[in-house]
Amino acid sequence: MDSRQLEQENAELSKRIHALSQRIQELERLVRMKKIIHTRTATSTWMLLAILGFSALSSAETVRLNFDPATPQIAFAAGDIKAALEKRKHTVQTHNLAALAEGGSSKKIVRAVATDKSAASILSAQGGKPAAGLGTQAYALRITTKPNVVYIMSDELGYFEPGFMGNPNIRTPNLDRFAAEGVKFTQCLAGSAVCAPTRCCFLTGKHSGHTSVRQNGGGTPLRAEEQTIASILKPLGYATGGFGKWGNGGRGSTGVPEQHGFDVFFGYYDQVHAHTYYPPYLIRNSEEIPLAGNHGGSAGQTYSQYVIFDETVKFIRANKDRPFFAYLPFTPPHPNSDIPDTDAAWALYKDKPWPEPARRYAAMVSLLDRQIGEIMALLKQLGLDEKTLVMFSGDNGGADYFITPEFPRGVHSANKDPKTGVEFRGKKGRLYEGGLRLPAAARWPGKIAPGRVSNHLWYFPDVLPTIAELTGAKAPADIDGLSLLPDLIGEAAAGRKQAQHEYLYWENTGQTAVRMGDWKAYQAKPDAAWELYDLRTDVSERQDLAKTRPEILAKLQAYAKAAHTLAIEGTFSTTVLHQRDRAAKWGGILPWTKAKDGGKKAAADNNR
Ligand SMILES: [Ca+2]
Repeated sequence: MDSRQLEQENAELSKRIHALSQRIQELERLVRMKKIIHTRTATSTWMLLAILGFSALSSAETVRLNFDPATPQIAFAAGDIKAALEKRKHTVQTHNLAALAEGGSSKKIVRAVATDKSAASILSAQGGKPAAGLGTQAYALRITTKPNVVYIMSDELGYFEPGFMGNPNIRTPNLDRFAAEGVKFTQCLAGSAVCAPTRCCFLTGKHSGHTSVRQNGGGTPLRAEEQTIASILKPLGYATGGFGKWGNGGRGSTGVPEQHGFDVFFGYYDQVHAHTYYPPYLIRNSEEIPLAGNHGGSAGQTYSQYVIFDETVKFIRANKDRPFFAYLPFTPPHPNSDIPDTDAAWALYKDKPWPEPARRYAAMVSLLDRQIGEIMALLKQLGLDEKTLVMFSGDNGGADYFITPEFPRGVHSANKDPKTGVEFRGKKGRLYEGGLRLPAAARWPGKIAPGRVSNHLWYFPDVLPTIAELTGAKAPADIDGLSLLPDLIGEAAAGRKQAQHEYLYWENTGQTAVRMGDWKAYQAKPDAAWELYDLRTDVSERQDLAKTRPEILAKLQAYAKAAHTLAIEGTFSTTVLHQRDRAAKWGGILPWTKAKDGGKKAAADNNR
């Protein structure tokens, strides 16, 4: 090689190095901004860029690679990058774009990947922006930091009670905006028809034929070894906080939240304790936190939800720089329908022509709505709006509260469509639709398309696998839930099609229900005749088709038989503190020790 040739090559090389360093700088900038990266270079350079890019990530962040194996060197590179990243202790999710090609319209995506425009459109569908000037080929590489997850679970709020579901009485402007900016679900169903069992399905990803907590007394604990959403997130470095009502194990039991993945749980461990908004104390990680001027019952100086909300805000602020999971099973609007007269929400309803408990209940929903607005504003203020998936739902079906002659389904008619008059049969506690249907919505700017209405059929066991898929956490093998991530963020972004349940299953206090698509089978008690409904044409469950469609019923009965196992509950080492918490509802004096009815009323209350 003569010197002239060498000079030319050197010049060429130095140009390439210059271009490469510019690209690296741009890449590093994008990595710092946590944006999508989209680049065209030779494979080796691409790998170099990628690995340099990842060096800007702190260790143990989840990295997601989307690659197109139709371009063999990319598939090869993706494998190498995955290995390199795993050495650096990253969790790596690889998504094979060709896997999408198996179903219908997705084929277009893989073919389209060969052009710059379509690669950009894929990235845009994933919520990312292609980097200007960085390329024209089909290499799609995406770096995601782990998102925050906030799940707000209202106690008792029925399907038609929030404004975004059409309620004419109750004002929920913040929730209405929340739903409009995200997705509203028409078929989100509870894990069970009452408080504690539904929470167990939520926390563990199991249906109520497999859960440990199937009694609603408030005293049944999770077993010590059971995993929850919080415990699977801990190994990924998540801060985990719960605020509100636990219901899956009292103090002194194997079910306490701080032994199930929660760094902190603040509020009520036991349901009976939660039946006063003025308890003498709340609980943080099994320690009592006194509330000034409170003696249980319906009056006092410190309204518990204010304190629970303040602790929630503190938790979010304290963890703004790391991924967090905030589980917010807030207790409003559960009866006793108590809200301070000084609360701004009471002014909205105090003069309405309804019984006072119905006015108080509406005010509690508006209080909750205001607090949800404040949480959304806080996320925005902390710059977390686009890094946080926020989901909202009720916990069990609506309860037909405040029945009057004029309103046979309750003043606020939780289970009656205010527009059409169509009703869901049953209510809280029953496994007809009225006991299971929940108001629900989710919001995540840039990830969840705004203004969507989703008819995807899902229930509480699906939340754990959804969060697992989203974060790269490892879900336990024995769960019953199915991730709804593709429905939430779109199938292209999730890298797969939305799966549907073969069947959904519930059992509660002797009742059994099974759902397969639009078919629903129901049995009121173990020796009762099975009923069968086609919800597509009969959402009110009035026309029993058990005799006309025996073959469908037989299939659902077989599912029910397979789904049920005996409950294996956790245990208490001592129930002293647990009983103390239950007595705190009445200021510390157990009413059955002096009740004239021998404690019947108190016993009934225990099971609410
Ligand atoms: Ca409830």
